Amino acid sequence: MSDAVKICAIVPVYRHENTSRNVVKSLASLSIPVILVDDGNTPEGHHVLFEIAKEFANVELVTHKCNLGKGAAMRSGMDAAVAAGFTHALQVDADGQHDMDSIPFFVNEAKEHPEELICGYPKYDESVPKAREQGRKITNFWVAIETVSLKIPDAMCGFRLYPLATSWPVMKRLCNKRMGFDIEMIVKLSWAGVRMRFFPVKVHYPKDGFSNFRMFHDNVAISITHTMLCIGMVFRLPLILGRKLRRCL
Ligand SMILES: Nc1nc2c(ncn2[C@@H]2O[C@H](COP(=O)(O)OP(=O)(O)OP(=O)(O)O)[C@@H](O)[C@H]2O)c(=O)[nH]1
Ligand SMILES: [Mg+2]
Repeated sequence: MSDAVKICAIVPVYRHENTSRNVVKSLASLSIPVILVDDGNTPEGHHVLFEIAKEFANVELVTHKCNLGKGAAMRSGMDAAVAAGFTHALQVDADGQHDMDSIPFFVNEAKEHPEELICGYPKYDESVPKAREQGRKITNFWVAIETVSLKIPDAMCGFRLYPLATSWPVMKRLCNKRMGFDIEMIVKLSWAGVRMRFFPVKVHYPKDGFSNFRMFHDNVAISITHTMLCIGMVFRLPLILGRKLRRCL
């Protein structure tokens, strides 16, 4: 097990300031430093996040003046994590949908396998909106084609522990600043040859919960992302197949 692993959490926040406190509280109770990214929230929202950063130790608040998107928020968060000398960053959504009890297991996996991406895949309960579940299945089908592999059971889960040495160079070159970010990131990490481990994470959609996901806009953006990634795959096919062959030998 590696002791050189230094883990922080990155929590991108847009219109989820009210659920952020419990997320930060759970992370603080595990002594995990937090980078909270205010992605252009209202002045009231910013004030809530500012107070959270004051209340808990080891919370850094990174602020975007206007809303730039989840991908841009994760990029700013990773930039801050690298600058602060962390080796790994746990991405957690601010809406409190992810089961925080999974964190110690993910942290342990990162310590055991510091070069690998430790990735959640969602175990939904009955609260999941059916349209979101279907959308994920379509995305996962395309991701199998884009990576020429069946090894990625879910490409949209926002609960991941990134090894920064390999993830930051990929992140800096991403095109997607908004919701296609999780998909583009995992496909490009796969193209870069980063190994991945997947574990279930319970996901619950509370009745009064709020989603930023815009059914039409975000699905169109995700379709454009898949088109780009399919074209990218065609150009990389010899490289991808060559790597697969070497791993088999
Ligand atoms: N959608 C969205 N999320 C953002 C943005 N900036 C930061 N975030 C954060 O990114 C995370 C994911 O956003 P959600 O609205 O929960 O989207 P989602 O989890 O893909 O969708 P659901 O499954 O419906 O919850 C949350 O922590 C948001 O607060 C943004 O511009 N758009
Ligand atoms: Mg969510």
